[in-house]
Amino acid sequence: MTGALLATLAALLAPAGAPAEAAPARMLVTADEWSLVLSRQTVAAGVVELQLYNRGEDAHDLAARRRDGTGPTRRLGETGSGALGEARWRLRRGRYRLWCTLPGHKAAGMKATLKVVRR
Ligand SMILES: [Cu+2]
Repeated sequence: MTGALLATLAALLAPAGAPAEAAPARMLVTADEWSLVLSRQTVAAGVVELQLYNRGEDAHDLAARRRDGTGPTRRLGETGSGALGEARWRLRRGRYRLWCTLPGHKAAGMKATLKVVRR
């Protein structure tokens, strides 16, 4: 079968209004003195919708970077006690280190690891 014919068949078989990309992954990170707890240890590559819930007394934020050091550092801004911060990150496959960037917080234990896998 030719590629053009396959493409035509695929277009005919696709449900109307199907999204071009799968729904974004969602993840909740709960911050406290002194821990970061992830709602899941693994997410699918692509857009990740993050929420940072600060149930602690101090302000906290969130940064993420691939453990191999490649790519940008992702950030979710400082979030006050009792507040919910939000961000959308586009992540490619790999292992990521997450941490709170406020002075001393990472050393006190506010760090976690996340695995991003193929969809
Ligand atoms: Cu912190």
